[in-house]
Amino acid sequence: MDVMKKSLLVFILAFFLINTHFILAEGYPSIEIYDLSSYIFSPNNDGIMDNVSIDLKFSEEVSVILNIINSQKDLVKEIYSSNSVTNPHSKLWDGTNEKKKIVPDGNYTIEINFTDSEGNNILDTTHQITIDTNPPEINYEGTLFFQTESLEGTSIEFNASALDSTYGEVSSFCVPSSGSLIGLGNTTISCNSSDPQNNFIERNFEIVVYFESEKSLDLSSNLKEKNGNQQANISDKLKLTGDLGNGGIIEVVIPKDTVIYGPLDWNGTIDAPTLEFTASATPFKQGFNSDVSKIIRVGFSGKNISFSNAVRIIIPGESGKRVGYVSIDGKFEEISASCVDDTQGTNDLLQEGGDCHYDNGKDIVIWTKHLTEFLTYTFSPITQSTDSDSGSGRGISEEFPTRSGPIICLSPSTCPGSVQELSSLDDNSAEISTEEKNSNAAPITGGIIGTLGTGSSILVGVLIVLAVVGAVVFTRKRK
Ligand SMILES: [Ca+2]
Ligand SMILES: [Ca+2]
Repeated sequence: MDVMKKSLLVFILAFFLINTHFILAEGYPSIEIYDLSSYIFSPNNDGIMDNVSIDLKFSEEVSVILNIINSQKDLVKEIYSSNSVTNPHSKLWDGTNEKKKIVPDGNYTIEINFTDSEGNNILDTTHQITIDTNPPEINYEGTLFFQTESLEGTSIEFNASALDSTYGEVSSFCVPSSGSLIGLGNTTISCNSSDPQNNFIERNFEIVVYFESEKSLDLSSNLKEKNGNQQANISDKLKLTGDLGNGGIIEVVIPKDTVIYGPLDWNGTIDAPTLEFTASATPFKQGFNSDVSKIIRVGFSGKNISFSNAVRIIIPGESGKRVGYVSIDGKFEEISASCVDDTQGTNDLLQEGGDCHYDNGKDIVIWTKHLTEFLTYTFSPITQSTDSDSGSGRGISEEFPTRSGPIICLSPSTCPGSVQELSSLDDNSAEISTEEKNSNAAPITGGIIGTLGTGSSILVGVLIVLAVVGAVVFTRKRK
């Protein structure tokens, strides 16, 4: 019984082995060599990896069709076919379809369908190939505006990364490179990148380095003596700022390509705007009180600094106020001219040393070709009644002044003898500080006729009575 079982087992095993050998011997064809020149290529006729070669060798003689299939399983192109071949050698695909058009970027499957003489068929779709004719994308990461307080510019940092749809992150190069010193004004950062297919891209980024400082500007290195002046040429826009104290910022913008003129002893310094509390001279208008709002000093104290192009000064929140400046000889001058508009081009047409003002409904904008001390202010008529706000100097009575000293002559009828003196007075000659203005009375302008008072009236009355009594006595004596 055991012998029979063993014999049966050996028989079954032998049968299985024989049949297996038969199957193997009968054999399915296989691919012995499968070489691709690249798994990615770029059919764009730039001479770089414009096609791919597919090198095959089969284990036996087969009939074969070599196709390219797209991701939708559609036939793109038949590359090769043969009824009987073992080694077809390299076959090229140039990226075109049956209509000889280059197919879009993407993934394509190499389909090898081969059958041996016994009819054993194999469909091989193991290899994919990628077409990539797209360059990477460059992304600029960083600010496009850089503030500096140096006339030399500033070193800027940025990152321009390049990402390719096929290769992922690839390297990029920029000129000037990140970390370079960039001068004032606009600069083009030119970046480029390419993927391993040499798909190349160049992208430009425009950056702006601008000068803005709340410190004084030192142009000493730009100074040149010319025609009895000091001159400084600036090629870029410069902005000086000052804190108005209420959150507002005064801006003084000197435009690019401007020549700045100063006297021979000018050291090249232009002071940033500062809010002052004492004016060198204050506005004056006969019959009005002036209420100075802001005193802003900018330029170089005591020096006449002028500009070939118009400088723009913004005094925020001062809309509706008058504006003026203190001239080099210490006189107050109102800037009464309104600017045509708020543009550089128009206001560059201002005459030498000229100025105008522009009210944008919120701020006062001064366009000027000189820098000095600027004031915003209002005028209010001096009222007829006694001002209860003692010490302000407002509301001085025309007829009954409550303060000692000379009175102000308001019209020829009140002080006929002084008309000539009044008209010859300079409206802008009152040189008092705002502190003085506030603590003192209103500006005083001559037309002094003396002091009137109730004591004087009584004295006149007494004199009249005495004269009458004297006349009566004299008459009686004569009688
Ligand atoms: Ca190419
Ligand atoms: Ca690419």
